Amino acid sequence: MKFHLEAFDPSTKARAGRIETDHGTIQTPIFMPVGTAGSVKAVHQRELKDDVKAQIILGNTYHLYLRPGLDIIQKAGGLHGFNGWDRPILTDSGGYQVYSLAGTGRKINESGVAFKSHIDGSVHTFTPERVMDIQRVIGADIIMAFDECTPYPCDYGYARSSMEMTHRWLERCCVRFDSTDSVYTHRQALFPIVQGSVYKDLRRQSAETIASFEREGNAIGGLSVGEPAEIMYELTEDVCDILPKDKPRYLMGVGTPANLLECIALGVDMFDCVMPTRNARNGMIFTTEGTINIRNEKWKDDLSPIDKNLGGYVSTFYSKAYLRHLIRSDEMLGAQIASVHNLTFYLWLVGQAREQIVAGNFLSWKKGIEKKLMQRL
Ligand code: PRF
Repeated sequence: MKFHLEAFDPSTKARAGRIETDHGTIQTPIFMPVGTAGSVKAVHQRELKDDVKAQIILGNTYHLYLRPGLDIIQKAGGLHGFNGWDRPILTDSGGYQVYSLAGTGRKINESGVAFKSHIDGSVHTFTPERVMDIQRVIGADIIMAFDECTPYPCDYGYARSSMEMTHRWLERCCVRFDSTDSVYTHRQALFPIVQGSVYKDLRRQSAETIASFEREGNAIGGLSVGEPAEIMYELTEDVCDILPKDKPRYLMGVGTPANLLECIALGVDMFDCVMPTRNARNGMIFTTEGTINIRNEKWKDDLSPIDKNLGGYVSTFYSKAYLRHLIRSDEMLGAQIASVHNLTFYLWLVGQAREQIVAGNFLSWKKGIEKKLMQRL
């Protein structure tokens, strides 16, 4: 994997770059649609490429390991062979899924995490080594270190010892990763994850430790877990200032369109979030004019396109009234149209941000569009 920086915005810390992987190039800043179980929910690969213009998608170690399991994925030639996506893939390590399983009897200790499958209750153990081995078999281009994502709020003592354990787990991840080869013909990169909850000193310490491992890219975890957005921005800025400039920075699980713009301005290059797809299924539609609850009476007879300013097929072809009808009727097509549309919007947004950074006009463009994005129509 190689990262090239192409432009810096003169008024913010935003940058435009490109990540080269063996499955192709990713132009940054980028948003990565989430495909937890190897599929971006309700969206075909052809739509992901042609309409959404996704450059990289996410998969989840936890979900893919439990189902369909590693044998079938390996037999298919990895996740790329299994789902047919021939562009870059990133897999999350399970650190966040395990956090989400809190209250279901999961046990975290120095060696790793024992948890119960959400599918059949069977007991499994993830260790840093095991998670590296699993991600080797899944075969994503970028794989994530095994971490503990602390909840919010989290007391200082727990945040510190958890962060220190995440650092020790990272050391183990690196040893395993560096002593094993790719299962397939393409190369893989390992990204470590900064933790430290909402404590500035811990965050800084974590960023310095993570940077010292000198991996090909770095991630910021443990944010957007319920803390106020202002705190998330402050900590993201602090951490970005410490992480190396010449490597991609990935802010995990973020966020709203406004969050993306704010964090691009702080120097973040990569994002993922279930918001565009999950909210689509509930009728929340992001447009260039503002956010819509398509279920509202207001859209009942609005036959205008979902978003005429967005080039994509579904956004201009289908009307708001028709989408409202589909979503209210629980028609599967409603979820499909809404998901493709919202993802098209997210990819359009980061694409515009990139163009504006290259043109040196990011800040004034951001100020203009932000006002619109915040509006609830
Ligand atoms: N760790 C991992 N994945 C994540 C997170 C994290 O902290 C987050 C936090 N927003 C989202 N996804 N491994």
